[in-house]
Amino acid sequence: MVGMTEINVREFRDYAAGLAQQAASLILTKRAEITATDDIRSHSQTKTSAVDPVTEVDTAAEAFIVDSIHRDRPDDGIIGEEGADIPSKSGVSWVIDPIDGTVNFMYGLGEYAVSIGAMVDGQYVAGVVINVVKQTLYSAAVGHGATVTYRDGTSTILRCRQETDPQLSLIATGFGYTQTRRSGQAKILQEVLPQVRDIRRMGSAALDMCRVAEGTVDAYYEHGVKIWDVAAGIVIAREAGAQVRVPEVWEKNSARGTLVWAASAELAPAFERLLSSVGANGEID
Ligand code: LIP
Repeated sequence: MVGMTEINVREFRDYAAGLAQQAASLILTKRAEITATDDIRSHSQTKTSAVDPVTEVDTAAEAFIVDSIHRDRPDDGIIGEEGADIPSKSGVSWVIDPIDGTVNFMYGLGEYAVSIGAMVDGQYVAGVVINVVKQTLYSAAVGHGATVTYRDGTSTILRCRQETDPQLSLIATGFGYTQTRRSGQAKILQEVLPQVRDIRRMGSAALDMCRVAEGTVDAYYEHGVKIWDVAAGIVIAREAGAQVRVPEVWEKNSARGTLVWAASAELAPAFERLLSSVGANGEID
């Protein structure tokens, strides 16, 4: 198996960045082609519920990324939201969400992303998330920091905000696709909301993790996100100074409603206490 000392995690980051940018262009082109004559919703199907969509653009974007990795790095593993499931021979695996924020994509809300994470022997080592509409590229490699690069080519080092008080913190969250889970999430939200500055629900876990990294929110939590939603965002948030909690063992198709959260190191202790106090630490059905 590959050892961390034998690999250049920055190469993984930069390789993923190139793929993500190409996939973002493909997504915009295909969306424009469809919506020129049709409603994007007639080019979609549903997965776990009537409100959990997948469009042919999600599928095409994942196929592009998978085919590219298979061509360039044939011994690497690939896990993708839309079905890619290739075991790794090299110890390196790529974790892909071709469109994170699919509902936003369908409705034309400009908050959806391509997320590509790299894992080595089960460790998250590099990640790239691109906001497809804004062309804002978030990237990180373990031990090498996190940056954001804007459409105009300028870049900034990412650092979390350093708020320490949950009462003054802006919190991002999200909700699942089944009525049972949404009901449980609403009960937790009812307890969290009075104890924080405010809540934002923007529809993409990948971008929410990047918002923690850039300080446009102070923390993010959600039950039931999948590894492909946040594999890249975990590295980006951690390299920007955040503490991130994810399941120790994460079965790729698990339907379990386990908790994921990210917060600046300064806020993390109080935020973890807040989540625990409202019963959010456990799983939600
Ligand atoms: C989405 C997540 C989001 C969550 C949505 C959905 P998808 O991923 O990024 O945080 O609240 O329910 O799971 O389905 O758009 O790839």
